[in-house]
Amino acid sequence: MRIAFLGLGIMGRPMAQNLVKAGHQVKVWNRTAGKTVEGAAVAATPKEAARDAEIVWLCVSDTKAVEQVLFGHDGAADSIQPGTIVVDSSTILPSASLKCAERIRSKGGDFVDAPVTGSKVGAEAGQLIFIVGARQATFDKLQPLFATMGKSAVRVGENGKGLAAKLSMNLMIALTFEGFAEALVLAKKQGVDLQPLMSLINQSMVRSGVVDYKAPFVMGRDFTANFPMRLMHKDIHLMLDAARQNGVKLPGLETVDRVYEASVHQGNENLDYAATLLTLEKSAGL
Ligand code: NA7
Repeated sequence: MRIAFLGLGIMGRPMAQNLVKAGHQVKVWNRTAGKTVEGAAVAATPKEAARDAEIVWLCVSDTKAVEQVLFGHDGAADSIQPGTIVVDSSTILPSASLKCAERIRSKGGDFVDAPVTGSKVGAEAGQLIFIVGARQATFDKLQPLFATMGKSAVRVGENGKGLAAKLSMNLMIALTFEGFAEALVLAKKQGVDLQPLMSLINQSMVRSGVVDYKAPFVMGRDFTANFPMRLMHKDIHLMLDAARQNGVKLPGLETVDRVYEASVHQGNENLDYAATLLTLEKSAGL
C-alpha cells in the first residue's frame, strides 16, 4: 500500500520501519529533519507525504502536534482524497480526536484512533497492541497493517473509544508501577534485600505484567526511556481531563500526578517513568 508516516519518534520510527520491511511504499515526514527510515522516501511537509497516499499514519506527541500535522500549514488534511484513511497512533484526548475525525470525514476520508501499548521494545519487534476506535469496515481494511506492526489489534468501538480504553489502561500502568515503587522504597528503607523480595513478588499474587516488564530495568538501575516520564505525565493529565469531562473522581491518580510533578521538577522528564522511583527514594533519604 501507499502509506504516509508522520512522526518518527521512539514509537513512530520503528513502526514505519516495519511497514517498509513488509514491502509497503512508505513516505515519511518528521518535524525535525534528519530522522529517517531506511527504504522510505522522505517528504518535506505532511501535505507532500500524504499526497496520493491510501493511508496516512501519525504518531506524534500530543493533541497540539496532531492538530498541527493534520490541519496546520501544509498539513496532511490538504491532501486527503475521498477514501483516504487517517490513522492516529498518538495518545491524545478522546474528545479532541473526535473533532479530528469529523474534519477528516468532511473531506471524504475516514479517521481511526489507534493508540498502542507495548513501548519501544514492542514497536521495534512488531509486537505492539493496537487499541482501536473505528468503523468496523475501516478497521477490517487496516488488519494487514496492524498485523505488520503489532501482535494484535482490538476494536473497542466507534471513534474515540480506542483512546478512552488506552487512557484507562495507562492509568492502571501508572498506579501499578507506583505501587511497586513505593513497596520497594518501604522495603529498602527497612533494610530488606531486594533480590529475595523480587523472588517473593514473582511467586505471589502481587506479580503483574508491569512489574515483569519494569523490574529488570529497575533492578539494573537503568532508567533510560522506554516510555519517557514526560509522556506518561502527559497521559496522566489526559486521564484527569477525561475524568473531569465525564464527572469521574480519580483520587489515586491525583496523588500519583503529584509524584510525577516532583520528579519532573527534579529533571527526570526524559528518563523512563520508572524514574519516579528515584524521587520516592530521595524523599525517603535513600
Ligand atoms: P517521541 O519519541 O517524543 O516522539 C514524538 C514525535 O512527535 C516526534 O516525531 C516529534 O517530532 C513529533 N512532534 C512533537 N511535537 C510536534 C509538533 N508540534 N508538530 C509535529 N510533530 C511533533 O514520542 P513517542 O514516539 O514515544 O510517542 C508518540 C506518541 O505515542 C505519544 O502520544 C505517546 O504518548 C504514544 P521531533 O522529532 O521532535 O521534531
